Amino acid sequence: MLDWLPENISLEGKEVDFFFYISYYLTNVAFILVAVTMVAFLIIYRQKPGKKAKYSHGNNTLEIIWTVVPTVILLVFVLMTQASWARLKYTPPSNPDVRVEVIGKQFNWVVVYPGPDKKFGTADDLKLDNQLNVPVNKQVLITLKGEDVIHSFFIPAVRLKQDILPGKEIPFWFTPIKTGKYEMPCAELCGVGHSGMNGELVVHTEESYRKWLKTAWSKKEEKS
Ligand SMILES: [Cu+2]
Repeated sequence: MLDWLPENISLEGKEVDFFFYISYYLTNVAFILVAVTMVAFLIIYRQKPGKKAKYSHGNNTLEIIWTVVPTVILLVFVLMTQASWARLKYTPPSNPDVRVEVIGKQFNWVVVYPGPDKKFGTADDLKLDNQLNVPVNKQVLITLKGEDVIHSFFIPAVRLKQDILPGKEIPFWFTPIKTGKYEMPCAELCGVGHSGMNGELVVHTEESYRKWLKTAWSKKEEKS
């Protein structure tokens, strides 16, 4: 029952999962309580010969309890998730370790790496289709851009999904804590090629990331 989400591989995702499972268990417990009580009452209070209906005028104490308790639980939960979400989604890091741009277009993610000068829009920028290479245990800040229609940049393993809107630059950040390759699909129906719009997040060890940087830019120089 617990393992049906893909494995989380980001620091931020741990927090998302925490809230996900709290709401998952709360709603499950509430559902089971209500369903079991309903079925039990159907059986216990069913019509029997000689049994008369009893008139009830309610019970104020009980009603106050079952209104106040869920309200307090819900309020605490909402305030906690709000505080978390404000940090995870609305406070981009001012000093990330790695910066990348991802441009969504029909039907590709164009990943732009700033190169040794760490600036975008210069000659040493490297563009790769559908391949996001990042080092493990470093904070990655991506600027999302769009060229045509609305896309949705989704990395299930880091628990983040963000719409891409043409004309807007939207920050998206995470800190991978496990190496490996993870899927990076488009989650917004964007045209006939939507189903094939899938990229790959490659989380490197520090060493293999350095190697990748070297080979990627030497290949680039050969070409130019
Ligand atoms: Cu798309």
